Amino acid sequence: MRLHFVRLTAVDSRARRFAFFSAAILAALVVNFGVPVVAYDVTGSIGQNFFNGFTINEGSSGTAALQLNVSPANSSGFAGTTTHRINGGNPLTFSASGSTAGSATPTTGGDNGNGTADWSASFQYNLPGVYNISYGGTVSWLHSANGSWNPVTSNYSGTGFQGVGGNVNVTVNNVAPTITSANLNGINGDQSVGQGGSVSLNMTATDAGSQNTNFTINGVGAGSASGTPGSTRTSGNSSFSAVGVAPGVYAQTFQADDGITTASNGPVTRFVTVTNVGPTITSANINGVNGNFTVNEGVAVTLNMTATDPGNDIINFTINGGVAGSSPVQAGNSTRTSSDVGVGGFLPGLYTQTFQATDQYGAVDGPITRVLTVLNVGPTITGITPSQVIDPTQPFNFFMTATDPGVALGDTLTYNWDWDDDGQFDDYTGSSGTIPANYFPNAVGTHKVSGQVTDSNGDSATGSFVLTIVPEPSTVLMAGLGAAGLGLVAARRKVRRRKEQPPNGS
Ligand SMILES: [Ca+2]
Ligand SMILES: [Ca+2]
Ligand SMILES: [Ca+2]
Ligand SMILES: [Ca+2]
Repeated sequence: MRLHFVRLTAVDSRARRFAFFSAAILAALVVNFGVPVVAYDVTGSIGQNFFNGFTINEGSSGTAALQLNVSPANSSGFAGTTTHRINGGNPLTFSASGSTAGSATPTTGGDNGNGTADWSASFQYNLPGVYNISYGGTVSWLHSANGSWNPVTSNYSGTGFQGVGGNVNVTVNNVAPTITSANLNGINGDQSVGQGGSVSLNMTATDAGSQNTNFTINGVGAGSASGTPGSTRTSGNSSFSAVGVAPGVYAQTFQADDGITTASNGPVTRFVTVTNVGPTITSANINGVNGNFTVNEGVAVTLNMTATDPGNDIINFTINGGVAGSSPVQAGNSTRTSSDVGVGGFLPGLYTQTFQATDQYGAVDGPITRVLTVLNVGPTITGITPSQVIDPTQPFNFFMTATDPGVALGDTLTYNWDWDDDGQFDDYTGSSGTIPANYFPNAVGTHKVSGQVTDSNGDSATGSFVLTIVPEPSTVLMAGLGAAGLGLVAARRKVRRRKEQPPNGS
């Protein structure tokens, strides 16, 4: 410390003895970061650059503190206890432009009686930059001797005034934001979700400064939020969709910045585990109808099906236990279609058709079933012996043909005949046969012969033909026929004798 001599105004002869004081003022501005105290004399360069290059972080508060000390240059004239008073009512001003805390008016320095007084003012800067802090004012002091020292007067004083001042640039550094949560479905941790589900994503961060906090989730902006220094800011909402996503683990990244730098602990990564969800059969079709179906005997049908899956999975289709194609990888929740499977025809009955879908991870839906009802179709006569005139003395061959869709599937048709037209098809069985000669009694006239064809389900069709028997030839005709005619008659008689035998039932 340098000493400076200040001329004081002497108030009497005794005081003149101490016309000169050696007055020294120690000035110090300290900040609450352990900055060394810098001292200045009360005169001369006091207040100039009382410290340099001070740096703090944004959001941090500090205290500008000034201490002034004064003592007489020569205290020998002051006997006994001496008081040294500073700044009798003269305020100092502090200025801290841009500060968001504290006041430009410092705590008034107190006179503690020993020549020391302190002022302080707090400050805080919430944005990076360079700020000036200054103080200034006039300091006064008074030294008083112990009244018991001098029998003549009890108060020898020395006084003085001195302007003081100083300023400093404070450099405020940015502080990176800190990510305080990275949330999946509101939970600050990893999550699991099934295919087709979704997970909400958001995050919080703090920043020591007052800049906006910008959020980025999975590389996409998720909003910006302001806040007071040190407060928690919350991002907008984003989401992870598991539609069309294969089972697996998916990293989610969360980052924040303050426009200057990214978060000190960013990016933060969370993981979504996507689990498989099985397919869902959406239709099981017979001839395009999603339900039970009815067809006639022998008619083939086409089976196919559709299914969805929340994943983009390959779907394998199975119809009636057989492979019915696979869908390729495609968008989640889209409808996949099997290949067509043709079946039938069938004999009459109820036939259960089964449909099943399996995704590439083995999850199954089904089997679900459809009932195919097959109705019988009766026989259709396609040919029968034509009606005609016959010679009753001769065996007569007849036939009937018929179709039925069941025949190709193993069904058999039964043909029964009613030769005697009594309504009972009990005279012959077979698709063709021979009516014996002389079968018809009272033969002249017409004789209806009917055939009935029946399938194994009991449906039948009936057809008939008429045989006409005309009177025997006249004697005139017989005479004209000569020997040949006699032979014919003989033959007819021979037949008539056989007519008395039972008809051929084979
Ligand atoms: Ca910051
Ligand atoms: Ca799946
Ligand atoms: Ca049939
Ligand atoms: Ca009959």
